[in-house]
Amino acid sequence: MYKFILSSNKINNYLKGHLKEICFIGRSNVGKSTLINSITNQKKLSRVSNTPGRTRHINFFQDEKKRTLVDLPGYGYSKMSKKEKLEIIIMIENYFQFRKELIKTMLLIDLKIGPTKDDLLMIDFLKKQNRQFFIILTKSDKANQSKMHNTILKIEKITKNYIIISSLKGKNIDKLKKIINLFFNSKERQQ
Ligand SMILES: Nc1nc2c(ncn2[C@@H]2O[C@H](COP(=O)(O)OP(=O)(O)OP(=O)(O)O)[C@@H](O)[C@H]2O)c(=O)[nH]1
Ligand SMILES: [Mg+2]
Repeated sequence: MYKFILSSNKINNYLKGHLKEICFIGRSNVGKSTLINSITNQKKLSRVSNTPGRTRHINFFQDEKKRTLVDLPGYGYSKMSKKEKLEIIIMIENYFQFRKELIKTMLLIDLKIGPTKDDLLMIDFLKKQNRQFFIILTKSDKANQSKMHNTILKIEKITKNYIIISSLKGKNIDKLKKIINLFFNSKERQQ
């Protein structure tokens, strides 16, 4: 059972006292909060919204074993003010630069939209930071075959570490849970 522990936008207030955390990052509206609810089987754990830009803080969730899931604010939301966008970018950058507890980054990309310019910038940034990432292609229930094929081709050029999911239909959610468990159980630390 996971619990919501803390929401913060200040690096010195982030959750402490645990060893390993896995974060979820991606475009605003890509389905990060919905996915956290799916993999924990807790529909109301993280707030989901039809309005993009819902998550503006870094939210920490933890189970009894102190396994920690981190819901990061989404990027690329065009209707946000410049100031807000910049604040979010800085928050995300600082998180990846300094977060020692982070063992793996789950990068969500919408199958229907494909990797956006911002997604590609994010991938470059993660590589530069030496952060290991795993790509989650979301909303498979919404994408048609040709769009899906296109996105997959682009992703395969970047990495073979990806999975296709639908939180709505439950597609590959059990498989993803196992993958996340493996990441938590692996001895290897990122940095
Ligand atoms: N069709 C479909 N819709 C989904 C799926 N996953 C999420 N959604 C919908 O997409 C919208 C955004 O979902 P969120 O989980 O709030 O997205 P987010 O990435 O957390 O967005 P921000 O907090 O703004 O960064 C909501 O209306 C969800 O119901 C899915 O697998 N299929
Ligand atoms: Mg969210």
